[in-house]
Amino acid sequence: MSGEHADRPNGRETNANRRAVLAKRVDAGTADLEEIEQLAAAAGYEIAGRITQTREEDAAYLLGEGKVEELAELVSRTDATHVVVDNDMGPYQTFNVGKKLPEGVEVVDRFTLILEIFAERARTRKAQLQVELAELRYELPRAEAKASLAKRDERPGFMGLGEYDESVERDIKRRISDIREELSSIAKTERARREERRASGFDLVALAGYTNAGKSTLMRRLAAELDVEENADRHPDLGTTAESEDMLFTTLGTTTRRAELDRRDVLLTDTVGFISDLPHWLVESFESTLDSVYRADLVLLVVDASEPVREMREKLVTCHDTLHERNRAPICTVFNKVDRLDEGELAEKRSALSTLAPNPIAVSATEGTGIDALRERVEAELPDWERERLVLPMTDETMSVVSWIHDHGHVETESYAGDQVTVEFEAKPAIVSKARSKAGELTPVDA
Ligand SMILES: Nc1nc2c(ncn2[C@@H]2O[C@H](COP(=O)(O)OP(=O)(O)OP(=O)(O)O)[C@@H](O)[C@H]2O)c(=O)[nH]1
Ligand SMILES: [Mg+2]
Repeated sequence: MSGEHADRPNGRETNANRRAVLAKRVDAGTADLEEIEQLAAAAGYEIAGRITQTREEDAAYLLGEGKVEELAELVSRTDATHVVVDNDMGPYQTFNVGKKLPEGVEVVDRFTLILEIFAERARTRKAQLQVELAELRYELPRAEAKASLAKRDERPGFMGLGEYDESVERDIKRRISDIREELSSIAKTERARREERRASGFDLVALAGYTNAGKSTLMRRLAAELDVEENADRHPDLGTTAESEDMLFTTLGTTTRRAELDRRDVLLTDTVGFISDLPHWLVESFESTLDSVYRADLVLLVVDASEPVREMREKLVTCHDTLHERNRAPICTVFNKVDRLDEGELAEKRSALSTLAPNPIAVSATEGTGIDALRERVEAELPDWERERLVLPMTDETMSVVSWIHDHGHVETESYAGDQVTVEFEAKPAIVSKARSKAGELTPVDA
């Protein structure tokens, strides 16, 4: 199974005729439509109109009933084909709102929208399975609700669903369990590959952060030129390009490349961005993709520092929440896009966010500023290497052990005297102990 890679969406033409009215409800304050607008654009919708409301949730319609009528009127006037709602909607609310709208107009909530984007970009088997799992988990409670209502009312056609029985629910559950099984076997393969890379002396650094923070751009900046041919067999996901675009969720899968650092051999992994207000089942469906972050040796948490402090704070909180439970690696915050702000603004943001983002490294991935400092920081934050001095007897195997040490650690001195080689080097503790046992296995020629 080859690794996933970022792909430019190519199915967007097919969505060209989708026109959406955006709707959002908030309990207090004013509703901010910026992110849902970006999501709708990323999913290929043209924006036909906007409606917001500040009030408590209406149990039947989400928005107030009067507001829904206003919405229906706006939809007809603008000839919209969809209503995109930036709230979590229950199945009944979706149904009720849909009934008020002109015939054929579909209601899409925030999660469905994100799933549409993911579905369109899923290129690998793993990504496709994850999307399908998320879709089914979205459907399951809806199917259960319909099944129990149909049973109670003895109306199989309830909610205009046509023929319906409990077998739909059973099929969903069976498919979910099949997908989980396949995904977990893919995850196992990936875990084995990660361990193999660690065992060959690589430190694993993951780029994490809110969607559109600049992770993929930074990845390209840090990545060394790579001989793809040479690595194609051993590391199937090395060498694929990490694309950048000013769009949410440009990257869906994971891409791993070698980073160019002085002393340590680092593999850098770029992956899907985080976003706020995702239900746990959606995050869980993408769990094995996020494993590359959770199981890294160091996480670089990339933040778009050109945004206002309030947004940076909200996005940092989302990122820490997503990382919180499963991540074990140290986190180093990277303030990206600093080409868009002056020294004063940067200093203000540093101090305003010092609790959530202690001691951040400021960089511009596009301009290349701060990149050397970031490289140094990465080396400083990676778990310490051990220092060792081994004296090896000269045998037929000795030079291959020496070159193994060169490949897996950082050799400081190497000296030859008589029938002995002395190697002083630094490496991960596991590598040092392996080197010791390799040295112990060397039998001097005259022994
Ligand atoms: N001005 C400026 N723009 C940047 C910088 N880094 C990235 N960008 C832009 O920000 C946008 C998003 O960059 P990406 O690298 O795609 O971001 P990402 O975090 O990988 O985003 P997703 O994969 O969509 O989650 C692109 O338009 C980049 O050109 C930077 O240092 N300065
Ligand atoms: Mg990306």
